[in-house]
Amino acid sequence: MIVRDLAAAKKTSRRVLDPNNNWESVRLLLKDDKVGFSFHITTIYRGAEFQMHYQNHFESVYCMVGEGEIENLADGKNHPIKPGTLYILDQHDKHILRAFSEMQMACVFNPPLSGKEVHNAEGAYELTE
Ligand code: 9YT
Repeated sequence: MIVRDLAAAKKTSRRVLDPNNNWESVRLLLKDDKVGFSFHITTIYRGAEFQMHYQNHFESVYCMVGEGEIENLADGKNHPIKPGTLYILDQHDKHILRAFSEMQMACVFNPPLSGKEVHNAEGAYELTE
């Protein structure tokens, strides 16, 4: 069994800051835990608007706090995000995320992240060995 604490993890290298200053993420569960997915608590900063395209991963995102929207670039549709909303990028969907207030999200990645990933020019994370 693995037991971890968010406040404690925040004080370690598990807390990763986006170089573009849109988000930060505390990566509580990672590839080296060997359970097949990673689990992160991500803060999206108020006013952030940025494009992502997880070509190498599936991601589930559950909103716990805050308001925003996600635009699916395949069809141009905007979906509101509020506490209780879950979106799943099951098609490696290219999308834009907008945060109208600071949002707190619980995020799951498959395959799991190694821990240090930040977005490449495509808005994807590279796969690691
Ligand atoms: C919602 C989303 O994908 N935000 C970017 C950060 C990502 N959740 C991560 O690396 O934890």
